[in-house]
Amino acid sequence: MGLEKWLNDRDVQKVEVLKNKKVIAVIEEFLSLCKPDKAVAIDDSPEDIDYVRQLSIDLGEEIKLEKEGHTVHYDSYFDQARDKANTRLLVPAAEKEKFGSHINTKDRDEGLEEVLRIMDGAMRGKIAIIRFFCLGPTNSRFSISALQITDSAYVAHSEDLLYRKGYEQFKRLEGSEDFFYLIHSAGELTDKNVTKNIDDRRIYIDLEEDRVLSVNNQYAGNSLGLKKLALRLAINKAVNEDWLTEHMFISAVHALGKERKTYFLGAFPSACGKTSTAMVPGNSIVGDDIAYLRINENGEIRAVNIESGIFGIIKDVSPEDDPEIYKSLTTPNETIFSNIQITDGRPYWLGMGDQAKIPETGINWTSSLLGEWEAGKKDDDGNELMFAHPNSRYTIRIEELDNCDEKLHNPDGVKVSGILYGGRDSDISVPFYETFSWNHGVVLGASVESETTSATLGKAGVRTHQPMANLDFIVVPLGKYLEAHFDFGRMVNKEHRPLIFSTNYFLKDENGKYYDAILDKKIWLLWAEARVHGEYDAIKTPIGYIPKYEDLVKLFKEAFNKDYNRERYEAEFSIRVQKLLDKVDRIETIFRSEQDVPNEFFEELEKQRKRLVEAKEKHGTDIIPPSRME
Ligand code: OXD
Ligand code: MN
Repeated sequence: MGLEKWLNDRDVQKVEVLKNKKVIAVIEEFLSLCKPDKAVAIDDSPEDIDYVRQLSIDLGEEIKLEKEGHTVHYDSYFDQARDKANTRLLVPAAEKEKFGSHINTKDRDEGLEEVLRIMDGAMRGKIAIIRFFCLGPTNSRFSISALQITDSAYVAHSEDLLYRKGYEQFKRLEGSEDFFYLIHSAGELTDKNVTKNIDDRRIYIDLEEDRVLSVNNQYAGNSLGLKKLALRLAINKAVNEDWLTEHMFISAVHALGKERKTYFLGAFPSACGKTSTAMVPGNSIVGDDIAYLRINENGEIRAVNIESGIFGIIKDVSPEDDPEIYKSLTTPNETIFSNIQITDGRPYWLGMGDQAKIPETGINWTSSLLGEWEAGKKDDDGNELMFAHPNSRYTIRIEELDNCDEKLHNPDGVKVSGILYGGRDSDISVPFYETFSWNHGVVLGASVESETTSATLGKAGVRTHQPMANLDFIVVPLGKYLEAHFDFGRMVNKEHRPLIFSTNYFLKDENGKYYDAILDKKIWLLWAEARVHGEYDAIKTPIGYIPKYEDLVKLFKEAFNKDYNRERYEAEFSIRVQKLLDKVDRIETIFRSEQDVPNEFFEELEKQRKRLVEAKEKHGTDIIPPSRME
């Protein structure tokens, strides 16, 4: 058959130069199956990248906006978030039990048969785009090469903003089969350019072949192979080797009034403040979503951002709360907005600041189903629709940001000195604390609970267990995943072991009001940065070390010129012992039902329980304010 059936001579050449049999076999297999009208192979040249950018506009997948470089893309009304139900790990039926209850599995033979059937002819009438990427800095021992084939120019264009070009990297593979491959088709489209057969949406992860097959979807969390789909493949690879793949930002906290900066990682479930923590004003950002972690010859943890862009939630990006991103989104540069309202070429999103200026008409995320937008439209159940979806996004390159960190492309990553874990928790945990040890930190991470948000389909506001904020993507048994974390900690040189902190930005008072303003997280980060350098004393509580009141007063004053009152401190930093004990019970029940959870985990959890019980007895109360523990 041969590549020339779909590619012109020049593009055949581009593929053949790679001298990679597996690349050719994958391309031939999936083009034969998906049956596009033609295909294009894209290399790293500016002409090829321009072609993809323009194709997306020509096909109507993106629409140009008023500002130079700005475009908008719409996903189907039914495809506005990650589709957990139809995202499945393909495993032999006999092994299903071993993967535990959190992984949505499907028998591999059945699943392949099904998805290949759905993909048969899915690219009819379309152009297949073949792209080569590098997950991580090029020429780095961290990085993984990835081949993407998609019939969506929006997907191929987004990936250009979000990932490093990898055609030259594929040449350096010298024929090796060690790469991921991601096949995507948006499937048949309606006249509004959105997926028609939404019920046949499938995202199947095949660890055996290091590949993901995704069909009948467009939302980037489902369609962009390099994002959450390759994340799953990398978690499997890392756990079976000796490194970690985490759902974490990487950011440098800059000490106030000093030259010093210190790198932190942070894991938060989707829509829980991860990007905004990475973007705190005054700090610099390496990445906001996915990190690969390895230990170097000095026993330090080093981390790279496998991405080079941000696919961020746009809701609540305002000049006050997210100044860096707001500035980037209102400046001419290459930016893809998705699922927001557009009126006269201008973008409008939820929480952008001045709500009064939102026009009543335009086009938006509902238009593919309901036509032109008019404020007051209702869904089938009679609920009023919002003018922009709460999970609307922006896609930008990190280099467009003024606060881009200079180490973004460093092949050896950055030294990790602190790790944060956080979730959306309205009533249990204090805003910030430091754990006692690496193992205590692993238990903290494994115990993250979070109230659901709009980043996945389904009901928002339900408390769910989100170990390491990575649960949606963990494709190995939980016990094995935790063991990898304990092992990793043992490999780190003691003097380079990062401190591990808990954050909770969502604690509410008895009237349901958040204790903290959005940017208050800067204070917790400054405290953590100083702790890494041994600078503050802290109060020892049953759950870890909390900041002292007078240090926070000073930090609020120096950073924001704001007062921080004692009453608020006493309330928000009170240890809610009974609720914490109930949580320990919940977590224990979950992990007891998993196979092969390391003993260290239960030992550490037991120590936590004991400290809480003793504190309760000692203080004779369920809620212990910090002044009682000083
Ligand atoms: C994301 C997510 O888009 O986690 O980063 O949903
Ligand atoms: Mn994410």
